[in-house]
Amino acid sequence: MAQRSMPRLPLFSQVAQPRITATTLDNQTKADHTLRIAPTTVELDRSHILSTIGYNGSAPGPVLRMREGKQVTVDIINDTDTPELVHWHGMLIPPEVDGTEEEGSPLVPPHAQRRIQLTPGPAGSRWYHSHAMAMADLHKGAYTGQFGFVYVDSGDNPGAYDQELFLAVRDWEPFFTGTMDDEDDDTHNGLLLEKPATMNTDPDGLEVGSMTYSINDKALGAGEPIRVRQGERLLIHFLNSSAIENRRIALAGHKMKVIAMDGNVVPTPQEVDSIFIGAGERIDVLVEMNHPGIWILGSTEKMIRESGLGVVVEYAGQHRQPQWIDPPKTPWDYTIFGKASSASPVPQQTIELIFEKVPGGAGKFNLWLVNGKPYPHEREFVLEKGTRYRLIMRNRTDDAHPMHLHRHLFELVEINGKRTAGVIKDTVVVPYYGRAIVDLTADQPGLALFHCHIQQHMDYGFKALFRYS
Ligand SMILES: [Cu+2]
Repeated sequence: MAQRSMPRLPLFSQVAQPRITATTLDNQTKADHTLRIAPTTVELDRSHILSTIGYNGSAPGPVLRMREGKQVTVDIINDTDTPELVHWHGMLIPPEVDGTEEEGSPLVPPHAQRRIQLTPGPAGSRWYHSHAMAMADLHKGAYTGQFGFVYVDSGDNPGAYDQELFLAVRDWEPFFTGTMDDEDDDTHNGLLLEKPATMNTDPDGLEVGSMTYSINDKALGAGEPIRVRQGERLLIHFLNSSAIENRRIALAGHKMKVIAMDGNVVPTPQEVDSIFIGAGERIDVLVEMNHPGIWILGSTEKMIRESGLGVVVEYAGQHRQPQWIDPPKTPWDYTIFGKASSASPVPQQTIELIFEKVPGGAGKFNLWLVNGKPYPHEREFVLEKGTRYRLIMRNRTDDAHPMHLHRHLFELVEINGKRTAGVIKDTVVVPYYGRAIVDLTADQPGLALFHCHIQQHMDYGFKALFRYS
């Protein structure tokens, strides 16, 4: 057969592609919020100007303020060449809008847009971020600048503060490495309740490290300082938006009073010298500005702080170099923010979740198992609506994992054998060879993804789908 001559398409078309509208909703009216996903630059400091993907031309994206229970429309415009998903972390919303492919949320195709409707809740510090898989591509998913705060207002904010700050802790310029030291992982000193008697001593695969760090979009010393006056009270919303690491953060010369975790008010607020914040977690603190000077708020690890993870806090009328003071090395303990007994019903059923690592060996990636196998899990985790469950997470790996359950809140019951109650979260760091026990009520029918918030761990098996019967 004679070959027909086909018009050659240019390899890289400069012609604007038509925008597909992947929704049937009325697009004539303006949405309450618009998130445009597109390439952007982030100037960490004058010598580090990074190219990444952000929201509305910045990274982090705008702080979105929503009213609890008041339905909003959000237009998600994807101006990139790959499908994207915007996940609303910590919100109790249906799987169709949760922004997770595994739960069946529709992808936003390349150069297309999608309008979603959601009813924000519960009140508190939530966040939005890409839930795309990245696998071996360190320019995708949570490695990019696709993250931002959503603050859901309840309408009864007592306003007991002078300044409100949203600070996202972040790392940039990820790279693969065969020699990762997890100095931030201060859970090594725990009880090691889940340490196996015999260890797999095969060599580890490649992990992900970072070159540069920031709080929001600026490296330490590069942006404007946080300007304060003596006697002021700061409300700081912290978010660890890292795809890679848990972090410990302190404000030199000051204590911070933890009042909420993952946006939910804790039963027993406590003053601490530093906070430990897992990837995906949020911690709200109040700080009394009672120690005039010029201070650094940042990572307690010198190398990380000096590579950018910090911001200067400057009292009015002070002139000197910013000071850092190492805080006492008190182990982080979620249970001190709880109370003695729970007001919730006693769980009717128990689900065991055993986490293991299969070392990948040189040049490959590790594989992560939940109950003996990587994702997918077909019908292992089936919830019955209205039932209260106890999840027992047994971490048989040499790493601390921030485990997140979508579309649900859980109550901490026990961390490494220490009991607590009343601490409501959506993400919990299960300690190095340790154990975390949480209870939840199955009250959000539909698929719900459970996964480690370290992108590489999630991509290589460390996730499971919870479904309803
Ligand atoms: Cu992990």
